[in-house]
Amino acid sequence: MRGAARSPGATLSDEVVITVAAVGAEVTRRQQPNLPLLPDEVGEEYRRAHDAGAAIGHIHGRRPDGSPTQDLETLRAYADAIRARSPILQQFSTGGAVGMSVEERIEGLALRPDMATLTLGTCNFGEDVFENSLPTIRTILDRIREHGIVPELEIFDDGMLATADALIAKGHLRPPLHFDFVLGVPGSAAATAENLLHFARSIPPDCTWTVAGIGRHQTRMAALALAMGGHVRVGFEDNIYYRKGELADSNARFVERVVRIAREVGREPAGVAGARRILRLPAESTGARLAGAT
Ligand code: KMH
Ligand code: ZN
Repeated sequence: MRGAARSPGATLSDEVVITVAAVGAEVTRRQQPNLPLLPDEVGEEYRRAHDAGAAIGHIHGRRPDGSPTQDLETLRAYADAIRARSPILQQFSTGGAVGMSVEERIEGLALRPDMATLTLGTCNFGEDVFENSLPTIRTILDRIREHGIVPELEIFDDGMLATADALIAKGHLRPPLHFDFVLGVPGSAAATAENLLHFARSIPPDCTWTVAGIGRHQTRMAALALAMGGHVRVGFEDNIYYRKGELADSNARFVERVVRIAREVGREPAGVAGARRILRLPAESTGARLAGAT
């Protein structure tokens, strides 16, 4: 796939799919007092972000004391609280937090969220190492497949694009696929225009991509993606400041800013229905159907 001539962004769209990563695994209440932790807080935060224009909620679990967990009951409580308040698409993290067991990272997939992340390699993550060996990737992918969930391929570094190619070549992943380029994690690929262009050019032509710029890079990466035809992720998981020295008062504030920039460059938030179409998701959430049946 790589090196082939293709337009940046592969599948371009006038609509922008906005993902909100409202919780994350690392940020603390001490750093960001508005971080939602309890199910009702999380449900409200995703509702506000949805009402502001977000179509997808990227979801990590937390215990009431703020410690990260991907345990099934925590994610069930979050999923129910979110679903009760808005139709935002639910994307579960399978990255969890550094050091979590693979089994913990994937147990929530039994709830059949609309999407689940799949990081395609090991990378440095600040002072830590985010472990995603090929056996780990295959275990997570098998569970994603078993539950019929649509993956979002997380790319933190260049080598992960090569792994995507290898998995596609072996038939383990089948395009069209959706990618998320996470740029600016200390120790992984820097948040530069060159890297974003290179990543966007390196995926198969019928695929879609989102960018998640970390920290102060969030808004600039979003603006680049909006100009290039890509999609955007914002939220406390990636950035806690609205601008230098000013903490954001909610995740929705970030979404509102992306919507404003999008409209200035002639793009509209896709909303949930648009995101389903653009990312080729099923018309209805399996998880919601299961919840409705119980
Ligand atoms: N918390 C990071 C170590 C994902 O959600 O899939 C991994 C992460 C990736 O956040
Ligand atoms: Zn995450």
